[in-house]
This record gives sequence, C-alpha cells and structure tokens, in this order.
Amino acid sequence: LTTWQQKRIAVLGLGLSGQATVRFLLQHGIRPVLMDSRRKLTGLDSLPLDKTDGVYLGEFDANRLAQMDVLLVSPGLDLRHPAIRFAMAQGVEVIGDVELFARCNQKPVLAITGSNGKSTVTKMVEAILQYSGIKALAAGNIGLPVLDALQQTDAEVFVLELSSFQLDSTHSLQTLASTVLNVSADHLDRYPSMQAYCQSKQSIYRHCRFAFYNRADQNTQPQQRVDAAHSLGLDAPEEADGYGIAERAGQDYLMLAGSELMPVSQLSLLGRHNQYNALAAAALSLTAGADFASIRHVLSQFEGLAHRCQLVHQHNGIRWVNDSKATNIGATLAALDGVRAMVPGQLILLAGGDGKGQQMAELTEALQQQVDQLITFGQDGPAIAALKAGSYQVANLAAAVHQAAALARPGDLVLLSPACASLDMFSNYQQRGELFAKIAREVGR
Ligand code: UMA
Ligand code: ADP
Repeated sequence: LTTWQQKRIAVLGLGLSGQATVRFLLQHGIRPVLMDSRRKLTGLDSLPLDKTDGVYLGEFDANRLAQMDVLLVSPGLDLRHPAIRFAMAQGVEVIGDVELFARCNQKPVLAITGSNGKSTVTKMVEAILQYSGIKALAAGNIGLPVLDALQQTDAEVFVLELSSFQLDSTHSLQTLASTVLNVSADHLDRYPSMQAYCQSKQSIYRHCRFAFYNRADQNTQPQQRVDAAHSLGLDAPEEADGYGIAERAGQDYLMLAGSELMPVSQLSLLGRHNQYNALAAAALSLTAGADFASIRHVLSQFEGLAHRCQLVHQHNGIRWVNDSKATNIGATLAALDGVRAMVPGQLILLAGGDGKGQQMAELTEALQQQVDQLITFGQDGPAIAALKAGSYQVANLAAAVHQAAALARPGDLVLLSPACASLDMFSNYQQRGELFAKIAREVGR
C-alpha cells in the first residue's frame, strides 16, 4: 500500500463498504477522493472529511474518474456504469474493498458464495469455529465490511460471505477453502446472462486450497483447476472420505470426510436446504481446525437467522413464518420444500415485490403442487398471481396479511417468502419482514 500514497485513489459509493474503505485508507496515510452518485447520504459525518481530497455527490463525472489511478468501487455499483467503463478504458484500475482486503490480509480465509444460504452458512461456520476455541470473524456481504474486519487484530480466521458483486471486483483473494453453495437465477438485472452470473460465482475458487461444491448443481463445480475439490450433497457420498448423508442402523447421518458426524434428526434447523447448509458449514470449519464435537454441538443448537423461515407468531393453531430474505425464486422454492411437510392444513403463501428480471414461471410447479392459497402484492405480484388460478392480488403487504388472516384456519401456515426483492416498497428485506411480523401478531389473535 505504500505505493498508493503517491497515487490518485477514488472511493466510489459511500455506503457501509465505502465508508470502511475511506477509514482504512486514511489510517494508511492515503487521502482518497470520495464520490457517490446519490445526493443524500447518511453516515458521512462520522468520517473526517477534511482529511480527504474532496467529496463529490451526484452523477459520476467520467473525466474526473479517468484522472484517477485506482477506483475502489462499492458492490452496489454496476461496473458497467458508463463513467466507470470510460475510466477503465483509459487504464484506471478498478477494484473493490474485498480486493484491497486480499492484498493486505495474512490470515486464513473461508469464503462462501451462492445464490442462497450464504448468511446462514457464514454464521454457522463462525459459531462452530468460535466454539472450537478459534477466534473467527464473519464479514463481507453479511454486513461487517471486510476492511473493518481486518482491523480486528485478534481475529484468527476470517469467514467471508461474498456476493457476486463483490467477487466481480476481486482478483487475488487467497482462501483456505471456498464454496459455491448453489446457483439459481438472481441479480439478472446486473448480469447479461445466467452464464455471466455463474462465472462471477466461480471466481471464488480462483486461489483456493480446498473447493467444496454441490454435486446436485453443476454450476457450482469448479471450472478451473483447483488443488483439492470435494463434492457435497444430500445423498450418500461415493468416496470413502466423502461428504453427504448415509444411512447407519436405520438413521440418516451427516457424513463428514468419511466419518459419521451426527444424525440428521439432531440438526436444529428445518428443511432439506438447511441440511445442506449444515454439511457445507461443517466441511468448511473442518479445514480451519474445528473438532467434531464442536461442530455437532453448534449444528444441534443453531437458532437460524431472522427473516429466514422464522416462526414469528403462532395462535389458534395458525403459524406465521417470516422468510422475507427470500429475495429470489430459488430461496422461495427451498422454503416451500422445507415447510410443506410440516403443514397439516393449508400452506398460504405471500409473494411479490421487485422481481429483478427473473422468470417467474419457474415458480409454477411449486405454486400448483405445494401452495394452497396464493396472495400476491407489489410491483411483480401480478406476474406471480398469473401462475395460479384463484390467487388473490392485493395492493400491499398489509392487505396481504389481512387476506391471509381471513383465509387461515387451525393447522394452516402463512408463509411470507416473496421470491422478490423488497426495494419497490421497502428500504430492505428486514423492514418488510418486521412489518409482516407486526401485522401478523395484530391480526392473528
Ligand atoms: N448506490 C448508488 N450510488 C453509489 C453507490 C451506491 O446509488 O454511488 C446504491 C446502490 O445501487 C445500492 C445501494 O446504494 O442500491 C447500496 O450500495 P452500496 O454499494 O453502497 O452498499 P453498502 O452499504 O456498501 O453495502 C454493501 C453490500 N450491499 C450491496 O452489495 C448492495 C451489503 O450487502 C454488505 O453487507 C456491505 O457492503 C458490507 O460488506 C447487502 C446486500 O444487499 C446485504 N447485498 C446483496 C444481496 O445480498 O443480495 C448483494
Ligand atoms: P443469502 O445470504 O445467500 O441470501 P440466507 O442464509 O440469508 O442466504 O437465506 C436466504 C434465503 O434462502 C432464505 O429465504 C432461506 O430460507 C433460503 N435458503 C437458505 N439456504 C438455502 C439453500 N441452501 N438453498 C436454497 N435456499 C436456501
């Protein structure tokens, strides 16, 4: 980084990761230029702006960007932005905060990506390692910017949740182990094709020691040469030292590196997708030194994260489940699969929002076979409602919850699993999930 003190560095995007990047650069004696295409921003007052080389808010000026040596770009910004492309074409280096982390970090990294399950697996791995007595810190897309994590000097292992956006601006991240959990359509508003999105996910394997991929999902299999690749799956592993689920004395066991880890029935989280998440977390943790007893303990106690298939209210035999984090079709399909068997009565699904260019028709079969009542809302609600006869289309989430309450009987389960982003009506998925829980508690009495 010492050579950077003579360079012209701009930080583009001043959200969580941009602000962490600015703090990090200032601590290393580098005075960046700050830019954000938004005119109104929060949190900027916490930065010592007088120590920077200026703050520019509003539409990016291509010529100003082209005068820089390096652009540190936030994940929320599309690298295809004309001003960023123009700067790149002039030879300006464009990287993200994870790349800067990669160049400065000396400690082992476990890296997790995938369309769904990233946060769950990241938190599981962090908890397992901590229980094993290893100081692990989860960072990245999960919320703590990687450059803030890097400042925590007592951390021994970094567990990084990486989005495809972060991977796109990262080139030299060395990892002890990397995994792509699954690939299903998401963010197709930012990628020209599914193939381009897959390639982005694949780049997590670039400099890994161990690659763990999903044998039921070909897109997750490393397409480049890696030192050691192991497949994970919910079936019996073929190799003697494999990872999967095998029957032992009439019980299904999670198999970890050829050994029996624990009966699947002892896992705390429900749903087949969570069995896979548990296996992936166990495999990653093992490479970083976790012991079997700790893995077993954590996986049997793990409470799950808020807004992921979370039971938020139960009354009169009706259960209300918040899966607001299901912002794409793959997540909603997993939720339906996971809860269907638990519902003696009707499964009432609330879905809709910003579909991000997904092909909603991929939901058709699940809506027909697993959902008894469908209530849709938001911008792309109509496209989902069109897939099932007799569905209810309402104006907003509150109306959807009221409609659900009118339909629900004892034994039913009301599931908010929107298959869409929340940004057409909410600030984020958390706000959507909280509103659902609040109204469910009011009407479901
Ligand atoms: N934006 C602008 N102009 C700018 C910069 C950003 O309009 O100049 C917009 C973006 O288009 C986006 C929003 O601002 O809508 C936030 O983008 P950001 O890059 O400023 O985001 P940060 O606050 O830095 O948060 C990012 C991750 N956000 C995104 O990738 C959009 C956070 O992941 C992550 O926790 C944080 O860094 C710390 O590493 C959130 C997320 O939504 C949870 N991720 C997406 C997902 O999981 O689907 C990828
Ligand atoms: P991410 O961080 O990738 O968004 P989360 O762990 O936050 O993943 O879960 C997001 C959504 O995806 C939730 O609705 C959850 O029920 C669902 N999900 C979790 N794990 C998986 C998986 N392995 N496969 C498919 N869907 C999953």
